[in-house]
Amino acid sequence: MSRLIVISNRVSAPRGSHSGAQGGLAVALSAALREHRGIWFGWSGDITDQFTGHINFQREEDVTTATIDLEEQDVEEYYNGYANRTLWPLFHYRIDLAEYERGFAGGYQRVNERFAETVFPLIEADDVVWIQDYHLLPLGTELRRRNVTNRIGFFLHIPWPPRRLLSTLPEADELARGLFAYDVIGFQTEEWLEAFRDFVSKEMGAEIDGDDVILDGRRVTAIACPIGIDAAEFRALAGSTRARLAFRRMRDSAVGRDMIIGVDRLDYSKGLEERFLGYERFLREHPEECKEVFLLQIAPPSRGDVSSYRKIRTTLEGLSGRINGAFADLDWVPIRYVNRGYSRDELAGVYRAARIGLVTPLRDGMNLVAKEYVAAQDPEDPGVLILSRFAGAAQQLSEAVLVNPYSAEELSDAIMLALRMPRDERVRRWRAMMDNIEEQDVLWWRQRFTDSLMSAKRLQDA
Ligand code: ADQ
Repeated sequence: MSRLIVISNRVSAPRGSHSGAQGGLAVALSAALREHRGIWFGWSGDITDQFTGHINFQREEDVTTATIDLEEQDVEEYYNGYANRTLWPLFHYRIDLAEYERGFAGGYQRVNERFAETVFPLIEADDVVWIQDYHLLPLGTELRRRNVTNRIGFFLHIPWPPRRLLSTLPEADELARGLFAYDVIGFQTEEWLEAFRDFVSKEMGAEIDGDDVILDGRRVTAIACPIGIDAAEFRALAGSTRARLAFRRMRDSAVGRDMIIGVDRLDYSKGLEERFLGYERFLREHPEECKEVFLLQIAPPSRGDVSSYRKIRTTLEGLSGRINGAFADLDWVPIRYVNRGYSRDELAGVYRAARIGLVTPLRDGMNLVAKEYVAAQDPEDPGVLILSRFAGAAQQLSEAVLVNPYSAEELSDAIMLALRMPRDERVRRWRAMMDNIEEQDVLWWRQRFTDSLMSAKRLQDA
């Protein structure tokens, strides 16, 4: 494949330490960019008084990052507004939190035009362009308007909502129509892909032709292409010195108790409130066993400019305080609640020290923490993954203990089941999950996507 241009909302240093703020994206893409002497284009995260389109280039390990600054109003309307107060909640089934404001939609469109205007002079004849995620749905259309005829793919990292939910968004048709500017669009699971096909065929009259969907003479290949982790790298991380130190630190502080680990960005879609309530139920229902365990919840704050995120933070502080107040003893606290990020190697050590990985989002495009937890385990004595049925990862990790994250009873039962699970069953389930994680890793993901992009039938090539 020729040169690769990746475009996403934010850009991370190719091998920088991972704060968690950028999610799994940075890790997933940096290797592809290194291989293809790529350019990674996006917003710098900085604010300027007046948008000029000036691009700041940086080069590191064969990867060029190209970033632009945005105006305060851009960030308010496009990022804090349409991306995080309209699309994110709607696409995660939280229509009660979704705000529909024309100003947000206008700002979203404007910033997508600004992205197109600044990136298009960088695109050369044979470049392949790969656009990432819900911030940039209309970018393909904007590039085509500027006569970019290159192959352009789009990958959605979050779920695609069911038809009737999406129909509540005033710009739903326009956004969906915009996706037909791409040659290939990728979704994390068959379920999100199916929801997209359902929307465009039933609401907009698109025609389905195998993997392709056709609307008004434009053809797009729509595939399910689940993102993976770098399994080999993660296993190696779990054996690193820092991981071992973190492992020992956790085991020492656990003083013989079993640790349950949760690692999530502080986000209402991750089901943290429900998780705490499920754990509280476990404590109440199992007074004998409960002091043999503790829950370590790591949740670095994210999107603090959005009020629903400040609210979930306050709620969780209250809830963990209440649970600890009600159950703690002289030498035991049931929940250790930590609001900061850790390096990937420390996290690997912490995962490995945990007897249970508790990953219970209410809705999640994929969820990489589930895969990282499995990859970090000791093959001889692995822990148990408790996973929400509503995470995209549940499609691949069917050997996890699958739960309905809304049900405190199911969560409580699952914790008990995991604590009692005999070693041979833990090993068997772990092996099945690990086979999948190793086979469908991050390399598989990007090869599957870029192969589809290179082989997609294009009307203009006919
Ligand atoms: P996120 O919603 O950010 O990603 P996730 O897939 O779990 O969710 O990725 C989080 C990443 O951040 C993981 O690699 C994790 O290790 C890291 N992380 C989380 N908390 C951390 C902490 N305290 N310290 C350090 N690192 C931390 C979005 C979608 C997901 C989808 C990914 C990738 O919402 O559904 O899986 O993109 O497509």
